[in-house]
Amino acid sequence: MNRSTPPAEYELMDDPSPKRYGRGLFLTTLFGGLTSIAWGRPVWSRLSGSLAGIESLVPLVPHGWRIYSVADTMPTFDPATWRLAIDGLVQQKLALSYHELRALPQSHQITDFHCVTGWTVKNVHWKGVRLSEIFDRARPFPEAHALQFVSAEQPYLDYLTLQQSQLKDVMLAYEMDGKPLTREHGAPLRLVIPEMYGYKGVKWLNRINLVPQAGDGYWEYLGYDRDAWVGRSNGYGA
Ligand SMILES: Nc1nc2c(c(=O)[nH]1)N[C@H]1C(S)=C(S)[C@@H](COP(=O)(O)O)O[C@H]1N2
Ligand SMILES: [Mo]
Repeated sequence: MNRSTPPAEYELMDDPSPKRYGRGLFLTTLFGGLTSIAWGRPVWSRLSGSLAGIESLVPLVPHGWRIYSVADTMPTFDPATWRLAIDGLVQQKLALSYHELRALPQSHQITDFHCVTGWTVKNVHWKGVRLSEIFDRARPFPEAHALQFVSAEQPYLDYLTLQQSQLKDVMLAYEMDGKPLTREHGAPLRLVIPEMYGYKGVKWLNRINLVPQAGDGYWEYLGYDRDAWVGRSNGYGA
């Protein structure tokens, strides 16, 4: 797979569930997409499953945000039962309540947010906790070289390498612009990594697994880069 191929060149599935489609099928459908050129049917007419394709279907909300989700309903947040699980290759597994999460040392930042489809929100004010606060308590084993971020919205997930997760403005954010995260923005917790496109920022985050190495996240199964550096990954210009 040539990972520098722009996303628009990929054949994309109507139901792009990573749980149901492996690499083999992905390549098969890519080939199917190429043969459709021979039949005279343009590939771009079948891009309904792409991030660019859903752009026109999602509502516009103030401040330039588009609300994205992949399941039929958005998860609901109950502060009484919600937990953030820290699991996998850690010496101390954790299940933090919302109250415990809010009691951890807080950080603030103002950073820009970029979706790979081309929209940007400038100067988003985030409040939350740094992963270092979590690491101090969970104590990852030396074999843990990556983090898997799992959403309550199945099957959305994504990964960062341990090194990427230690960029100084990576945050587990529970407030946006002075207010607790709203349901549509991922309440109560989302990952923020301003250096990368928005698809890395898992909303409705409720589990972080420490794992030996990074894998493909939800959109990466469809050909987007794992390393979603803004302006430098294969999403550029999409
Ligand atoms: N669980 C979940 N997280 C997600 C997504 C999603 O569909 N589901 N979409 C991602 C993408 S592509 C972007 S650009 C941002 C959009 O954030 P917003 O919906 O708060 O605007 O969320 C990211 N996190
Ligand atoms: Mo996005």
